[in-house]
Amino acid sequence: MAQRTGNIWIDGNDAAREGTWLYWTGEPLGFSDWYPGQPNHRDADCLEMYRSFDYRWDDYACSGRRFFICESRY
Ligand SMILES: [Ca+2]
Ligand SMILES: [Ca+2]
Repeated sequence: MAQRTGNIWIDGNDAAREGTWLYWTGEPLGFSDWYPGQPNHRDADCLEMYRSFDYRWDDYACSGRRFFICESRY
């Protein structure tokens, strides 16, 4: 990767039920790419691609400031 950006929010959370990761629509993710040892925070309910984990998944507090990736229809 020529240029690496910071940590990035992607769609996914376990806010409704700890340990059950869903899209914000409520649908199951159907895929995961957790970094070894993650998710590791009960209080962290949002899903990020973490730079130090080579952009694999990390659970993190939703109040954190991150870049984000969205899907749009047009
Ligand atoms: Ca959690
Ligand atoms: Ca974590």
